[in-house]
Amino acid sequence: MTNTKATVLGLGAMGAALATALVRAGHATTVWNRTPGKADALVDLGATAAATARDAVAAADVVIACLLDADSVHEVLDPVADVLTGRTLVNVTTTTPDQAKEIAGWAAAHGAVYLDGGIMAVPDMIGLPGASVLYSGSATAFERLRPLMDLWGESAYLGEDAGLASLYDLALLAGMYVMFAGFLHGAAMVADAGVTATEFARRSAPWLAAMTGGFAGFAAVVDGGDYTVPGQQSLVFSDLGDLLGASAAQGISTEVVGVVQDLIRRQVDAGHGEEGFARIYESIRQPA
Ligand code: FVH
Repeated sequence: MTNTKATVLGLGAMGAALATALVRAGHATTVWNRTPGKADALVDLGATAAATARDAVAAADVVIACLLDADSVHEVLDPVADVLTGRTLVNVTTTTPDQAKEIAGWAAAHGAVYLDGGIMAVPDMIGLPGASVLYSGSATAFERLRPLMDLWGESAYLGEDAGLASLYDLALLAGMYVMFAGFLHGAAMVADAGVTATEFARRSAPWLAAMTGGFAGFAAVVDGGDYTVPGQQSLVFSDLGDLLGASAAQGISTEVVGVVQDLIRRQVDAGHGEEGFARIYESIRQPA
């Protein structure tokens, strides 16, 4: 697929990065943003700025929405739904799975083909190795538009259920945010010892990267459903009492680590103390 006409709605940091990749690859790209001025750099590169969202949608068969949230998608597209008929909407705005499904239904009701996207990258990564975008919704649209979407990063199709890309996106972000919070907790612990966060980051990054090697083992135990498999670190052994005590002694919050300790304790209290750490998955699946 060369020279596909595409429209990008929303020229925030991410929308501008996506549009830039399309223009640089030679696609006829129309851009629109609510606040004027954000299209200027893209026009210099070769994009066409549309004066209204209606004009922007009418200009291309493929309409990419990269807006703030689900509400802004409706705010922009509801008034121009009639022009969307017969076109393909690729919505890479972050939404919940239910919101993605709702927008998919809305698009279908207006005769548009729908593909939902979850961008696993920051704007600077777009088009570079390491960037990936997860898609769900129309398989036909995914196959047809894949060459265009591959310009942004590795494209992965998850299934016809439009909510799947959002679900994976948010699930992956869960790991990222909890890891970030854990790193910052550690940085707060060592601060009074005169260790800068920068210095701590140098130690943390390789440590955490090495620890991701444990995911496969946890996953095998969870999928096998047997937390007694030998060779695991037990829940009793994983007790975070020392970590919590040291944090309290430093006078810092124990909230981040306390969450993990609560998940461990619930399983220990239920008599599973000698089973593997992966068992906290059961605490998560069955909230207290
Ligand atoms: N930036 C990132 O690292 C992440 C990576 C993962 C995916 N996200 C999601 O991508 C969506 C857009 O993110 P963004 O980084 O471009 O966000 P902003 O720079 O804040 O730009 C927001 C754009 O949305 C427009 N907008 C907001 N509300 C409305 C509205 N009611 N009507 C029309 N447009 C609206 C905003 O326009 P303006 O403020 O310039 O007028 C920007 O174009 C997002 O879902 C991330 O979660 C990015």
